[in-house]
Amino acid sequence: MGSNAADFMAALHIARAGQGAADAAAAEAARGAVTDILGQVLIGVDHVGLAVADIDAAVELWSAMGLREVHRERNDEQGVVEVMMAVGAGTTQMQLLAATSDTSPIAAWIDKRGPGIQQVAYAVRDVHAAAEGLRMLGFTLLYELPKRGTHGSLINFVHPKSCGGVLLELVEHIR
Ligand code: V0V
Repeated sequence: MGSNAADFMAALHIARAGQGAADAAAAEAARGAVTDILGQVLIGVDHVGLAVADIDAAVELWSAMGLREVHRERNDEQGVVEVMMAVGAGTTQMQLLAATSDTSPIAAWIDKRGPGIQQVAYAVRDVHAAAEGLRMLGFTLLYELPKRGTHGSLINFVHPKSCGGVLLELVEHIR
């Protein structure tokens, strides 16, 4: 298999045909093929998202231990103001998330649990293939199609109820 988006999707289509096989061993092998494809689609941990009540106070807290603010934006569709804080060289970042309205998922999180880790985000080579592969394995994706995330990235989420209690974000950076 190659390593571009079309190759991943083509491989998933082949696996889907196998998943429907009457033969249990063939169906299990197809499931294993999907896992292998996902192993190539996932790149690494992109960021850890923290729900915060006050964005500037949170920037001050994390800056004090040497993290650096590298990006700030407002995303009204997601109901957040977010600040990306680089850890060390910045390969992995902390994402500070403050609610912009009462209906924001961050407002709901803070009301229920207070500030803390709200999500873990994986960088992926292709968000469509990552979402499709995870669906094929029985995970629940929040969106049928990806939405816009930080820096114009494409994002989707795995519902925490299907993911061991973790809200898992999938991020495809657009270069
Ligand atoms: C809710 N639950 C969580 C959770 N949020 N568990 C772990 N981590 C979380 N973040 C649990 C909650 O305690 C309930 O468990 C159950 O899930 C409720 O599920 P629900 O009724 O379906 O939904 P809600 O209303 O609690 O909402 C949860 C979801 C919501 C995940 C659907 O937060 C959402 O749409 N999130 C995706 C969008 C998002 O988070 N945007 C902000 C970041 P019990 O009590 O039933 O056991 S924006 C962003 O990251 C950007 C822009 C970016 O990175 O680029």
